[in-house]
Amino acid sequence: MRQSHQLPLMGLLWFSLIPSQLCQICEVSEKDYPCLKTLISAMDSLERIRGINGASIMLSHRLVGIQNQSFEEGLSQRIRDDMKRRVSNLTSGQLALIILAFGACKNPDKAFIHDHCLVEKLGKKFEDEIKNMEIHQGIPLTNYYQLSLDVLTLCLFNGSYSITSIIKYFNPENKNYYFGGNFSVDTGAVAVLALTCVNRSRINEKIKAETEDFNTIQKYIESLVNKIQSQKNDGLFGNAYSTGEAMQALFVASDYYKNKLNCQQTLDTVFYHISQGAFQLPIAAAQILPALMGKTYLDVNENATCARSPVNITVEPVPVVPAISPANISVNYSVKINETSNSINITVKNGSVFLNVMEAAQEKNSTVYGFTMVESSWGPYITCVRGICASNSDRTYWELLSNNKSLDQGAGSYVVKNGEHLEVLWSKY
Ligand code: CBY
Repeated sequence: MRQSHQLPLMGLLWFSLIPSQLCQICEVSEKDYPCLKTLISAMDSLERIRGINGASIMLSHRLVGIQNQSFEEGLSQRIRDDMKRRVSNLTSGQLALIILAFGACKNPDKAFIHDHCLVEKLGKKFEDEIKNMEIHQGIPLTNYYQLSLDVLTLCLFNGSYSITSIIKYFNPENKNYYFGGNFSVDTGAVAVLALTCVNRSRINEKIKAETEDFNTIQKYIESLVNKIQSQKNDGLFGNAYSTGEAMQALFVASDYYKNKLNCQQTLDTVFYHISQGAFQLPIAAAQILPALMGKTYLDVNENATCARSPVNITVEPVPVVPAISPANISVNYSVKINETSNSINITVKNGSVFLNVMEAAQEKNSTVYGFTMVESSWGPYITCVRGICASNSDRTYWELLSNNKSLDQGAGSYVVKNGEHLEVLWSKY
C-alpha cells in the first residue's frame, strides 16, 4: 500500500483523539503518521510482553483508545496469571500500574480491582514505603518513580494516603529525585502528575488537609516543573525515554507551561528518534504514545467510557529486516570497581547488543567478567558483576557506559559499534 493511502486513516484517528488545546500548540505533520503506527506496532506483539509488564501497555492502549479486544483480553489474562503467581511480591509501582490499566475507563477488568481490594492493598504498600524511609535514612523500598505512581493511583482511585507524608517526602530537594547527582526527569514528571491530582482533589473529604498544605504542594509542583524544563535539550526533556512523561507533566501543570512548551521542536525530535528505531521496546512505545496523542495519566477516569477510535487500526506487521552484514566487529569491554579496571577485547557479530559483549567476555573469563541479571520491563537489568551486587538500600548499581558516557538504554537494547569502549562501572546513585 502506498503511504498516501494510509494517511486519511491516521489523520482521522489523530484529530478525533487529540484535545483542542494541544492542537493549538502542536502540529503533527503528515510525515509523522507512519511513526505513530510504528509505536502502535511495537506494543502489539504479545510474545514480547511478559506478565505484569503488560500493565503499562494496556494503560497506554486504553488511554489513547486503541480498540483491540482480543489483544487486551490476552494481556489481561497474562497480568492476572502473573499476579496470582506473585501475590504479595509485587512492588508498589507494579500494583499501581495494574490498577491504572484495569481501571482506565469502563472495561471488563474493572471489577477485578474491587474484588481483590487492590486499592486498599496499594495503600498498605505505600505505607510500607513510607515506613522504610522512616527507618532507613529516607530510602524507600523501591524508588520515587514508583512512589509517585502510588500516590497518583491512590489519588485517582479514592484510596487513602497521608498528606503529611506527601509534604514531608515529596519536597523537590529530596535526594530520591536524583540519580548520581542528576535530576531524574521520569521521576519528577510522574511526581508532578501525582501532586497535581492531589491538589485537584481538595474536595475529597477522605483527605484531611489545610489550605497551607495545598499551597506547599503547588510550590513543589512549580519547582519540579522548573527542574524538568532545565533538563531540556534539543526539544527532549531528559532523554527520549523520559520526554513522554515530561510532556504529560507540562500539559497538566498549568497553561503557562503548556504555552512555553515549544511542542513542535519536541515532537520533531521525538519523531526523529522513533524513525531511528529507538522505541522498539513495547514499554518505550507505551510510555511515549499517550503524550503524543495529547493524553495524560490524569485522564484515567473511573467512570468514563473508553474513547473509541473511529476506525479500526489495523497495523501491518513490521517486516523483520534480515541482518545485512554478517561481519564481525571489535569492541573493548571493561569492568571498573573504584580505581581497579579490567579490560578485554571482544569480537561480536555486527548488530550485537551490550549484553552479547558481556556474555562473550564472561565466556572467556568468568572469574573477572561473570555477571547475573534479572528481567525488567525494560529488558535485562544487570544485578551483579564478579559477585558484587547492586543494592537498593546502599543505592549502588552497575552503570553502563560507552566511551565514558552513561548510556540511555539497557544492556539488551544498546547496539554496540565497532571500536567502541564499553564499560560497567560500580556506581552510587
Ligand atoms: N519503574 C521503575 O521503577 C524504574 C524507574 C526509573 C526512573 C526508570 C528509568 C524510568 C521509567 N520511565 O521507567 C529508573 N530507571 C530507575 C529507578 C533506576 C534505578 C533502579 C534501582 C531502583 N532504586 O529502583 C537505577 C539503578 C538508578 C537505574 N534505573 C539504573 C539504570 C541503568 C541500568 C544498568 C543495569 N545495571 O542494567 C541504565 C541502563 C543507565 C546506565 N547507563 O547504566 C538505566 N537505568 C536506564 C537507561 C533507564 C532508562 C531505560 C531506557 C531504555 N530505552 O532502555 C529509563 C527509562 C529507566 C528505565 N532507566 Co533506570 C530512564 C531514562 O533513560 N529515561 C516502575 C516499574 C513498575 O516498572
